[in-house]
Amino acid sequence: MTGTQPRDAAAFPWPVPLPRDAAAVEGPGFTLQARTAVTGDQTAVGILTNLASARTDGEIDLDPTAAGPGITLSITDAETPESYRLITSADGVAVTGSDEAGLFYGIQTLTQLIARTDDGWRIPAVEIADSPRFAYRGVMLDVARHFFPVEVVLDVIDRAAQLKLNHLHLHLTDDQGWRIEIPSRPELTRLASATAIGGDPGGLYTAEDYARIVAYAAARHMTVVPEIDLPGHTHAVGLAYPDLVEEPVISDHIREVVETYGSTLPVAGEPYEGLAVGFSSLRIGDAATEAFVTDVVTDLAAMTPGPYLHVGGDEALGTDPADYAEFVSLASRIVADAGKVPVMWHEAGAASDLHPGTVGQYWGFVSPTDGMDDKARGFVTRGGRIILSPADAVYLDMKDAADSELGLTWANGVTSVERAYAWEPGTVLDGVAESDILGVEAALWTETVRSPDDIDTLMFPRIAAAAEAAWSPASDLNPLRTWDSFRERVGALDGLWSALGIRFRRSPEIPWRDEETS
Ligand code: TNX
Repeated sequence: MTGTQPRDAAAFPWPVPLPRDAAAVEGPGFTLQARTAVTGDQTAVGILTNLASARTDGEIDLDPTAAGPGITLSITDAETPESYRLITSADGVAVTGSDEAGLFYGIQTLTQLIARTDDGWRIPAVEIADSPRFAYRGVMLDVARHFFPVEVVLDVIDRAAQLKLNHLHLHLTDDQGWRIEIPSRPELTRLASATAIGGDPGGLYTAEDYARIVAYAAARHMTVVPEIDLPGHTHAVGLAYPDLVEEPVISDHIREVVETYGSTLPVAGEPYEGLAVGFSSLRIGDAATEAFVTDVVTDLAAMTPGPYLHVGGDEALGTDPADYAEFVSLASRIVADAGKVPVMWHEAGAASDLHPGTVGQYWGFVSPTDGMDDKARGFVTRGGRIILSPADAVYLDMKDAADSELGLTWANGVTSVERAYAWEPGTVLDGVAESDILGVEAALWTETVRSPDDIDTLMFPRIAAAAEAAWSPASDLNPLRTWDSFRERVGALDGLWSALGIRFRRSPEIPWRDEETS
């Protein structure tokens, strides 16, 4: 097999994200019986049984004791992590993972291939060999601007994992609230978590809540990346520790935001419920600040099994540039001393003493402006890799239509589904090689996002475009890595996403295939 075969591209329901190699083969495919045999890895059998039942509205029951042709799920010791093979024919279905994650992803692909036909539930005859382009495929949820209870986070994990995303970045602190219990600094959540934007209720995750999120993610092959945003975005720290923060810096920009959105100016020591950014800063150079960052990072590192710990570094407009460079270097060393790989937003890449190997997260545009690409390249110069989150493509909080009630527009205006799709990770940053790119992450900031419905509406379908950028081959390596193919493939997910209870927006850019009416 060389590349996914375009045969009958529009009609054939290839999955999202597009597999590395896939071919339709001769034959009628596999017909699912009301009781269909399933054998193999127990965990995988459980996952597929639930998905098949949900997808078919309970009509199909996978059953290890059923007779006849069936589905086998197994793990081999192949070398490529997270990869799988899937072969379907009238005689049966075989999914073979290189590891547990690979088998899990093979199951997601298989679930997408289940289709309702006039003759019942069918899986077309295919041969797929698939593996990811990038090791890091992320989604970020901002739980600071608006807080979301544990159950909502678990739903986000399920939604992201079915698209083969494998990192959940939680933006846990910002001006509006501190959402994660830090055992050595209980004042943070006790005094700085009660409120959110617009007077909405706040909230917090106890250490136990956080452990539950981490475990639920791990069971779906997702690693949690916690972010404590420093040294800006720290107004809430001042509610617990007034001596650790500077007075708010009220720039013209802040006044403008307050006028446009009708909120109030930040006041030291009072909860901030507006959506301006860039007015707060930790007090830099104090031993007390260093002790604070060390305590927070050490506790969070101990609570986090994954390798990464994000310490922010974005939009520190209220911090003196020399202090900023000194601080981000210190913060990156503290994270490394705690045994984790530091991750920081791209601004920190300009600091010369950054800990070597610090990962940079680029949030500039697909065509970089204002030297943001130079800052991102700074991480690579120091042996670090880059996570690409170009704001005008994968910021899920941008409006996807001009008349959308939700979302912002600062990233080059409306981000249509097509714009979210039509970018190529390899060409965003000149001089950054494929091997320097750790991966791609879509981000949902939550200034305008207040409910689980809002999350789904802004996430879907654009999160699928980000997943394809993160997982699938580069656009010049596969004839089906096109917008035309993508929109058809997403349209075919209507039945599955509806069955899974995802309240996706029926964007007019996508030819949805509503099974009830077609
Ligand atoms: C920029 S991009 C931010 C966030 C906002 C977001 C809104 C970046 C690292 N920071 O503070 O929530 O825009 O789209």
